[in-house]
Amino acid sequence: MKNALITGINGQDGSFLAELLLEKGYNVYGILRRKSVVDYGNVEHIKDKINFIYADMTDVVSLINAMKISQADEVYNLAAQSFVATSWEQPILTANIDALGVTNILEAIRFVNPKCRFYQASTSEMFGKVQAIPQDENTPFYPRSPYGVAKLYGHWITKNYRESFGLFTCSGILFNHEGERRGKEFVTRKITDTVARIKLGVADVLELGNLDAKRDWGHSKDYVKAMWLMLQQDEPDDYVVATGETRTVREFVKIAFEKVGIKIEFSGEGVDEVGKDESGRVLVKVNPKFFRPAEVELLIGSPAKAEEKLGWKREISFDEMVERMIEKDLYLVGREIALAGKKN
Ligand code: NAP
Ligand code: G4F
Repeated sequence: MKNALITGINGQDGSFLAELLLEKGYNVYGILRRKSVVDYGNVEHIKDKINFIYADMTDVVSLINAMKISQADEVYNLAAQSFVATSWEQPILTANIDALGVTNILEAIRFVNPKCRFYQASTSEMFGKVQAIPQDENTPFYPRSPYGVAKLYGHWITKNYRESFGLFTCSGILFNHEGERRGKEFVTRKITDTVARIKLGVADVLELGNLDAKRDWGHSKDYVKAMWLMLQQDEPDDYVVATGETRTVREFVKIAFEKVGIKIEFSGEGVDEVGKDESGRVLVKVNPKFFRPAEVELLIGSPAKAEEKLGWKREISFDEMVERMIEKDLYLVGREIALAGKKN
């Protein structure tokens, strides 16, 4: 039985990865941050099967402790300040967690068990102002946010510890992946949650920023399989994980509304662009508050290497992903309304 340690276990990816590793018979250890209210986030439903350790990516002592307690054979470093917009508001915190935090966990591995295999959650945000289409493992990086810059450090230090100390370290350059457990600040979940609210009559309008941004969106459940596969190879390496498809935020909005039977037509330009339903009611507006100081306009990845070398294949289509998110949000919003009704 192998031991795995997951940082960021209560986040979106951490929860799907924990489920996968439990299915495979691993002893799963997960790092939680101490909060005033105990909160297991996305692993509430499997909390009894996980060994939790309180630690923080910015505290190397706590990570050494986590390595000692878990006796991990594999470490998956998913912890991050992962919201790009926040990285302009909290650039130092983002760097401390997403950049130096990676060195902290690598040092903890070196100190406690240098044979332990390591996965780093790198990101397509490192491509930023893209230098090639599609982006693959050889595309030069050009990050566009403090988050992207911090993650690029994490990416290179992971490679450097492989080359400097012979550690088994892999970086997964993952393109956007979403799902029912995605945080509501990210655009896909913000859309599906608000569409459900509009459908159920408890919201009037969806306000968004840049509708032209294009992303390569897959489902988190598929992407955590690639993480595991990387650590099962004979040699450590870096891999792009993507779908090879790209869509605008505007297209995502249209498809999400279609799933609840509402047809949206966009008209106007820039900040005056609106999305109206068939009766002419404005359901989508642009709010400049959601524009970013620098934007990543287009992401589309090539998963060719991951497919060929890891045998990885995406199983959840874009359409199914949106469907699952909408279904879940209709259920959650419906439950919220019912509970509020009972209280009154
Ligand atoms: P997420 O839902 O935001 O989860 C992030 C996790 O990191 C949470 O469990 C959070 O714990 C934890 N964390 C934050 N700061 C920490 C700290 N100082 N010490 C310990 N834990 C800390 O993110 P996700 O979508 O699952 O993404 C997982 C990883 O993949 C992240 O590193 C992200 O940057 C990267 N990534 C994501 C995508 C994507 O599209 N989802 C694409 C490429 C790369 P709290 O609950 O305590 O905040
Ligand atoms: O959903 P987003 O916030 O995700 P973003 O910035 O692409 O970052 C996500 O994917 C990265 C991988 O490429 C991860 F590394 C990162 O951790 C995170 O998971 O924004 C997507 C796009 C952006 O272009 C943004 O400007 O949607 C645009 N957008 C338009 N209106 C909006 C909104 N984004 C958000 N969050 N909220 C809006 O109202």
